[in-house]
Parts: sequence; structure tokens; C-alpha cells
Amino acid sequence: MRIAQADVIVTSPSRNFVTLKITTDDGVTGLGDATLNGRELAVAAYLRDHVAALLAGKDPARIEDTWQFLYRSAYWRRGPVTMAAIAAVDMALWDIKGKVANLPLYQLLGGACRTGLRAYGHASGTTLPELIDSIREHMAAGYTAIRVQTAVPGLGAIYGVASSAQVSGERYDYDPAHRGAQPAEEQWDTGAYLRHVPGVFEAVRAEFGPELPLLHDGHHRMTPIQAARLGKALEPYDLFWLEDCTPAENQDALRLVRQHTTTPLAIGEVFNTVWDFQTLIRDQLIDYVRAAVTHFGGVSPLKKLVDFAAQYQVKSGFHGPTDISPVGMAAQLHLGLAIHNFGIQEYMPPSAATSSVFRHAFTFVGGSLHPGDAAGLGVQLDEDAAVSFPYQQAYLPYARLRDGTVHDW
Ligand code: CS2
Ligand code: MG
Repeated sequence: MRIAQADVIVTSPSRNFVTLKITTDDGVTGLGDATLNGRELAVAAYLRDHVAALLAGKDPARIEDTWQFLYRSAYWRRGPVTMAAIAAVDMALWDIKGKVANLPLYQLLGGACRTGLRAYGHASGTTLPELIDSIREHMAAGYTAIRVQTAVPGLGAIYGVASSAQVSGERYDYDPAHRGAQPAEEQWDTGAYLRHVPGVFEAVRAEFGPELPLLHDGHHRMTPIQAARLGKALEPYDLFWLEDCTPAENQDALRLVRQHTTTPLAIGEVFNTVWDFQTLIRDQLIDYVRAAVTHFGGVSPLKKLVDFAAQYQVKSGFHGPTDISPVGMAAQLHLGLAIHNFGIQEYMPPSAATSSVFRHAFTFVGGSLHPGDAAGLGVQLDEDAAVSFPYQQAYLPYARLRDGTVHDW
């Protein structure tokens, strides 16, 4: 069997997605997610103009060799665009291997370590009553773990609050990236946020009691000492995790946070290689790895990451927002089912339009996800439906402080 063709499919049901479809000379196909929010076309071009031709004639069964070839032969390594492109090839080859073996991917990765994968959902509110309603809605939808995001008094639209209207006028609801020629600018004030958030968690705990797992995303906005302060202030509310509390290009920054708080820390959705995690894991500075299969180079390197993390009792918490396509989500669920150190899986259900393009075998029942037992990844792409949703330019917002300084969004 040889790879005959590699096609890049860009579609926009509710939001933009980039998918690689590899077809073998026997007619077996494999899918891979290459979606990089707000920079989708860069990865599509990387695949179309530089990778597709290199795959023709290759043995699809040699996944690791192909991964190493794409990573090393490019000379220029790492980074979100390169690693999303390599990820799509890796996922597609694992999909093909599963179909050839007539086995679901998780069986090829060592079989199931559990019956299903606990998921967490995104509750949010501009006011406390709205937030509490949103938590109830997610619990009614089956979620047994809830991420809590809240508006901050005195600030307009901020990350993670579904009902707040962005500068563009659209709600955040489904996806933070908004269609348009320019990114939306938001105002940010870390002091106001730090004064507001602990009280919100106090109220949520008072309403829902001590057991409900609660998560919060700091979304890279605090300095290490601010993150330490928030982590400490949230300790009484026993969070499942505080995520992306500070930008972690400088991994040592987490030492200061760790020094001051026992609130569990999750980091890594913007990371692309194991080296971005090396110090964080080796020195026990985090508790969950947030990498996403699509931005981390695929199933092969993500498996190596969680195996490395397992040695330090660090668990998985794979990134799973709307900009990870159902192909990427399926790949993460197969891996999550097969690894021992599974922690939790983020899950925002795909919209009806997205599911009309990506028909997926994975299920969400009673708060638990399962990849299904279809061969390979278990996702089919309806190319006619995909064509009916052409690409639309969209950007993630960005933030400025009150004095106009650009800040992490
Ligand atoms: C977020 C994401 O889900 C999360 O944890 O950090 O929604 C993130 O903002 C988007 O994936 C960016 O594209
Ligand atoms: Mg996040």
C-alpha cells in the first residue's frame, strides 16, 4: 500500500476548520485535523504547498518514520503552524492504520483503561445568577465537572463569557474567534479580575456544595505573583485546576506560583512540543498537561508526552474547545481512553452544522465521552457538505490595558 493523494479541505460550518485527507492507492482514506484558530490558511498552505507532494508514494504504515521525516527534513522545527501540519498527517496515518487493521485507534494504542472519559463543560455568566443558571444547564446536559468563567465589573467583553456581546456585536457563545477582517479589541484590568474572581467561587461553592469539580481558565493574563495570589485566594474553594495562570514561555515562572499555592495547575494548550513542558513536568510545577493533539504534532508525540508526564504523576487534560475539530477530538478521545494517567477532557459539543460535515462515532453520555468502536478514528467527512460552508476570515480578539498597552488575551 502506498499513499496516492493528500487533499486539504477548508470548510466553515459555524467556524473555520482545516482537514487533511490522505488516500492510499487501495482507496483507504485517513483524516487529520490541522485547524489553527485565526491562522487557518497558513497551515492549509503549509500542507498544500510543502507537504502533500512529499507524501505521495510513501508507505502509510510507517507513521513514526513519516513524523520524523516531516519534523527533521523541514530543518525549521516546532511552532504552531508546522506542528499543526505534521499533526494532521500523523492523525490521518493512524486513521488509515486503524481501518486497515479494522480496529478503533484506542485498541492500537493498547486498549481501554476505562469505560469512558470524564468531560468538563464551559459555564459562564455576566452576572452571578446568570452564571449559576449556566452551571445548572451544564449539569442538566450531563456534565459532572464545570469550568467557571465570569465577567468582571467595569470591563466589557472578556474571554470565556458566552453571553457577553463582543465589540463585533456577536455573542461569544460558540467560538471566541469572530468573523471579520480585523480582530476585536478588548479592555483588560488584572486588578479588577483578581478582586472579583474569589468571591464568585465562594458563591458558586455556597450554591453547589464542596464536591462539584470546578475549573477556571486564567487564560495567560497574570504575572507569576498575581497567579500565585489568585491560586492562594481560590484554595478555600478546592478547584480541580487553575489553567494557564501565567504565560509559560518562561517555564521557571511557575516556580513562584507553586511556591505560594496548592491549587492544582494546568498548562499547555498553546504548547507544540514536549520541550515546552520539560521543566514544568520534571520539576513538578504543574499537575495537568493541556496540550491538544492538533497543535502538538499529532497522536504520536502526544502519547510520548503523557507517558513522560506519567513518571511525575502528571495527568492529561487535553484542550477541547470548538476550534479542535471533531477529527482532533476523536483522536484525543482514543488516546485518552488508552492512557493510564487520564485526568479530564475539555468538551464543547460541535454545532449541528459542524456535525453535518464531520459525522463522528464519539459519544457524550452522562458526562462521559467515548470514541466509539468504529475502525480508525471513527469520523467521516462529508465533502459536499464541506463545500457548502466556504471559508470566512476570522480572528481571535486581543486585549489592551486601560493605558493602551497590549496584553495577553
Ligand atoms: C481556551 C480556548 O478552551 C480553552 O481552554 O483557552 O477556548 C482558547 O481560547 C481557544 O482555543 C483559542 O483558539
Ligand atoms: Mg484555556
